[in-house]
Amino acid sequence: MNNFEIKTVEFVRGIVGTNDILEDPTPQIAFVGRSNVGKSSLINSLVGRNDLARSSSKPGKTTEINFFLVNDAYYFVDLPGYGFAKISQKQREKLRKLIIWYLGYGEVKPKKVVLIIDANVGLKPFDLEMIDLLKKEGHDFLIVANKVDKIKSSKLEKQKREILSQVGQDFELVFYSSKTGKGKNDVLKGIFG
Ligand SMILES: Nc1nc2c(ncn2[C@@H]2O[C@H](COP(=O)(O)OP(=O)(O)OP(=O)(O)O)[C@@H](O)[C@H]2O)c(=O)[nH]1
Ligand SMILES: [Mg+2]
Repeated sequence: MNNFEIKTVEFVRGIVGTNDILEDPTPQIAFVGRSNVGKSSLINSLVGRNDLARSSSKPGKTTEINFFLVNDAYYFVDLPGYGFAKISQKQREKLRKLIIWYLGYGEVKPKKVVLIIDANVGLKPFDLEMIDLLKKEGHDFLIVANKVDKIKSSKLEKQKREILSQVGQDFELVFYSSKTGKGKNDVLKGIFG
């Protein structure tokens, strides 16, 4: 969808397990990735609202699967982050189970999954595990390398090559900054085609 314009957006609910919202046929766009890569910030920047999905410099901010209704037509689904060492083992395991439940047990099938990584950091082992899961479950996904404002332009091409060498040259990869909004159209094109 070109010129995708967000007209309305509202928080609907956060879930931690089976919920009747999953039976709603409204297509879901899911945002997944390691903790602190900027999933919630990315949703906020796409919809032009700073405070919609709560973000924090402290990892582990999002602890539920949050559903936002966009233009009465799509759910943007903000997932908790995985793989951050500085939250407790128990909390980490709980979040991991929740993410795998959402993506892995076929109760829902998001129309598109947006896998977010930190542009500066690249793909970590947890991301590669996530990619395996997404492939195994047959999810349609793209990778958004966020925080591109923090990467030196001299490093950008190298990082792009490095990531593509790990996932395949034809893979859909978009560099983005939730902070500046640079790359927003590419992200929207990646999501809505
Ligand atoms: N410089 C820069 N900082 C960003 C960008 N996107 C997010 N951040 C910062 O990164 C931190 C984490 O952002 P969140 O949106 O809470 O990250 P998250 O992935 O939702 O984190 P969890 O909910 O803990 O999994 C915050 O301090 C944001 O301000 C970006 O594009 N550029
Ligand atoms: Mg979050």
